[in-house]
This record gives sequence, structure tokens and C-alpha cells, in this order.
Amino acid sequence: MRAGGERVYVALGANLGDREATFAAVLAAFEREPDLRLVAASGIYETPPLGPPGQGPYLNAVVALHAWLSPLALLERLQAIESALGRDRGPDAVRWGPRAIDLDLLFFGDRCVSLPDLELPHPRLHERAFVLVPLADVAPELVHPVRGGSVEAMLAAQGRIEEIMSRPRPEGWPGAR
Ligand code: A4P
Ligand code: MG
Repeated sequence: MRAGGERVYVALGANLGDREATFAAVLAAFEREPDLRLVAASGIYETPPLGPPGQGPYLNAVVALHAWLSPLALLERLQAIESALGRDRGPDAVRWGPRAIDLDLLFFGDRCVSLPDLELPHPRLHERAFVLVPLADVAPELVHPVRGGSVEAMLAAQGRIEEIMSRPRPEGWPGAR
């Protein structure tokens, strides 16, 4: 058993292409990373898009990983996986617009980071049911290091969780915990 490292949570979102296949490919990419170990995967949910109109529904999920990397090195790894899976970050990419895959770092241990390229915990996670519902599958008792509430408590404060629809787990996606 390798010592050290930190528990991290990554949110997956996709609303373009074969979303299930992309999610399975993200897990396969994590498994190839020598400095990451997959700990748990949430269920997969279909969620209404937040952002500009005219885009299709998202699939969302959250995975728990153990990481032997710095937060910025992990962000770089996540962005490399996004690019490899067809994420378009060109000048025409729209903020909150449709994407083949979005990987957001939610928590990195209980670290608080405020850098131009990385904010931890993720600044919008507490207000998004499409993050909190899957996060509650893998870490219901996790406490937000800044806001103080547990994931379950943040979720209880959310409206519209009935819009978050559980989906069957695709090939290549493990059971919860
Ligand atoms: N960045 C800073 N902190 C972080 C962090 N903790 N994790 C920076 C990941 N990235 C972080 O992100 C923009 C920049 O944020 C990155 O360059 C990174 O340095 P991005 O992924 O390039 O752009 P984005 O995702 O369009 O912007 P943003 O503001 O991160 O959007 P969100 O908050 O990720 O929201 N609706 C549904 N139903 N489901 C979704 O998953 N996702 C979004 C994107 C919008 N609507 C959605 C969903
Ligand atoms: Mg993002």
C-alpha cells in the first residue's frame, strides 16, 4: 500500500457525442495514471443543461480518487484527458456551452486554493444539484472545508433535485463504493 497522497473528488459532465462511452473512457484514463487510484464512482445521472439555450441534456457523475500529485498537476492531467477525449477549448468554445467532456476538480483533501487557474473547493459545487446528487453517492458525509456543511446538507438545501434522473450504469462503469 502506497503511503501519503490525498483523497480528491472529480465531477464529470458531458452533453455531446457518445456520453456513456466518454465516461467509461475517463475511468480507463484514470486507471492508466500511475499517480491516481480510483476509489469509488457515483451513479450516472441525466440532468437538464445549465447555460445557454439550445444544448442537449448532460450526463453527470462524480468519482473519488486517491492522488499522489499536486492540485495543479492533477488539473493538468484532467485537462489532458479532456483534450484526448475531444473537448474543444478553442477560441470559439462557449462558457457553459455544450462539451464532449468537462472534468472539474471539486475537492482536493480539505485544501483551499485560489489561483487564476484553480479554485478549490470548486466555487459553484454547493449550488449545483447535478454535482451534489452524484457526490452524495460517494461522499455523503464529506464536509465542505469553507462552508462547513456536509454534502447531504448542501443537497437538502437544493431545489429541483427531481430533475436529476438516475441512468443505468454503462459498460465499463463500476458499482457505487
Ligand atoms: N478552474 C478553476 N478552478 C477549477 C476547478 N476546481 N476544476 C479553471 C476545474 N477547472 C477549474 O473551465 C474554465 C477554467 O476553470 C479552466 O481553465 C480551469 O483553469 P473550463 O472547463 O475550461 O470551462 P467551463 O467548464 O465552460 O467553465 P466553468 O466556469 O468551469 O463551467 P463549469 O462550472 O464547469 O460549468 N449543466 C449540467 N446539467 N451539467 C454540467 O455538468 N456544466 C457546465 C460547466 C455548465 N452546465 C452544466 C454542466
Ligand atoms: Mg469546467
